[in-house]
Amino acid sequence: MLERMEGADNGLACLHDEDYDVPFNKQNLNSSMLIFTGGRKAESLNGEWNFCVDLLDTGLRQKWFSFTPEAPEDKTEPYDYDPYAGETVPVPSCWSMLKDKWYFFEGSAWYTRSLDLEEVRKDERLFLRVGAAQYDCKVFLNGEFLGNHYGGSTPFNVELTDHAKPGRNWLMLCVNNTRTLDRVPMRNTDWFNYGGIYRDVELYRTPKTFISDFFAYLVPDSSYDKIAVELQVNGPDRAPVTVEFKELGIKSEVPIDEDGFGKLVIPSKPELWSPEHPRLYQATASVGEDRVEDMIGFRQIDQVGTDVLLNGKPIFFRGISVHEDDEFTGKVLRDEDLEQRFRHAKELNCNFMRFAHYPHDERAAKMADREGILLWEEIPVYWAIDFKNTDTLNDARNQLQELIKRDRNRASVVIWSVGNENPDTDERLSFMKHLVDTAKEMDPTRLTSAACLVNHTKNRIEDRLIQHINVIGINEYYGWYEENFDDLIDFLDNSEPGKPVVISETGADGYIGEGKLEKGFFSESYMAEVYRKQIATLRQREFVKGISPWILYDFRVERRQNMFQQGWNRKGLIASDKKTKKTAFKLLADFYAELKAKN
Ligand code: GCB
Repeated sequence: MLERMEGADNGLACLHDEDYDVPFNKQNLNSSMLIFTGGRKAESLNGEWNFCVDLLDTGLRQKWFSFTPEAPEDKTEPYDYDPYAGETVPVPSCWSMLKDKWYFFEGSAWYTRSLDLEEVRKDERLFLRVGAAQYDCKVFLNGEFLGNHYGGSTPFNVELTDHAKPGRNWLMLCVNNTRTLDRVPMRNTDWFNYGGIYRDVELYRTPKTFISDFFAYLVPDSSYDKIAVELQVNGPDRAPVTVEFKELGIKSEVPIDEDGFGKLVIPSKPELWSPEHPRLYQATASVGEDRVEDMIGFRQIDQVGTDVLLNGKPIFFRGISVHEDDEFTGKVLRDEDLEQRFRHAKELNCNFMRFAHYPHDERAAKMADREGILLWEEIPVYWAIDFKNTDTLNDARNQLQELIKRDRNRASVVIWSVGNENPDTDERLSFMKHLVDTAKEMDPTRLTSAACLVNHTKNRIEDRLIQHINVIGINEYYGWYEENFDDLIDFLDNSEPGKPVVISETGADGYIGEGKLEKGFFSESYMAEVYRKQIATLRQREFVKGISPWILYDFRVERRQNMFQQGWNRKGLIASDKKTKKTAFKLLADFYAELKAKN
């Protein structure tokens, strides 16, 4: 028995302690700590880290983080794990993809590595940044608990300034991907619960006072002649921040208030960003020794009645949904994978993508900015969520805030979606309203949406959430889950949404591997037929302002196990090899080519 509990007189008490994790669940690493890193020099901590899965949370119970490195022969006590020796794994990675025995592992896992640091000078600060760790990540430096972060898809920072020492330090991250009833998402999802630190881990050094947030946008008043800049500085100084948009001839000083915030509206007429003309401008902000930069596009998106207007002109979203999923690496995507994703979207003649069902890698939105693909980004408020739990709301809101802070300089992102197919209860309505309000407060330059509900008895769109959002997302599977395809026509006839509808999902499974069928459910031909009918019907509806079928690639999921699925959702237009296109791919590409030619 090596379990340790402060202040227990009875040594066995700790074996019965089921609150052992309470001191480690502060959720203090949240959006308020997230630092703007554009243009900053990062020191990568990617690479091999010591690793151990820990199903019973023995590490927290025995306080593995308090162990010091010692040679085995010098140890004075037996031990159940040595964080400084043994097996290693690469970071970033998903443990589920590394070894068969970890494929379905859900629980805690420990990552440990040394940090050899130069002294943090008096005029400096030191921050750790984790790009994403699924789902709860607890951070320990030299045995000291610094905090934890909730949410599997957004980045977070930890300040190390007062905790790091010159020379060798030890960093330990305990990552837990258990699905629980209070988390976002909850327990049941239609995508795989990969575990691990699957995006970059980095160190940043900043001056004592530095720019922690930098948001620039075209003032959305339809005059297209003003840029607004919002800034936040962190640290003791309140000197004005200089912002510069060289190509626009702008160099302005932004005064900073007592609380560290500054805002300035600058007259300027930038070329507008659009899918046809994805113009980006270099933007910099500097104060003292600190300097950040970004590439920013300027555009205006509006909802007017059942229309969506981009820069004042009606637009139709020719979209495709996509998960972050790879046959071999899970959620880890290389630049080439992302480039391939956009290449395929372009082959489909898309101008829009739905990044489902959680924040994707931040590089993807940067690429979309350059490629001219409009984006729908979302947080995983998916299916059942504990809507009455205020801790759950705080978690969801924090994930949304982190996503918005991370991506709000991306002109490509035009929609923040706050949920997917959640039951229409009072608790859910109030929960979602909080999220919509948060999005609107943080960002006046985007539309809000959610995948809303259909009343299946009346066969019409019906969801009280619609009053709070701009764009109604509808996931409809007429021809698949709703076997009678003609009900789609009836459904569209019955619905009077009064706002633009984006068909945020539609599709069918098509299996093209060994043992494939020639006809019927799961055959490629059935899938193609569903696409043919959907295209023919949806094109006729005036309030349908976009479609993003489900989905670009087949993706892994635990809950689908029939002989054609075998752990995969097969609704991809392209199979899981990300190469083999199914018949429906061309049908959609041709439809979108026709729409594109008309615009
Ligand atoms: C949906 C969900 C999506 C699923 C899809 C399906 O409505 O939003 O996450 O993967 O249906 O394939 O059933």
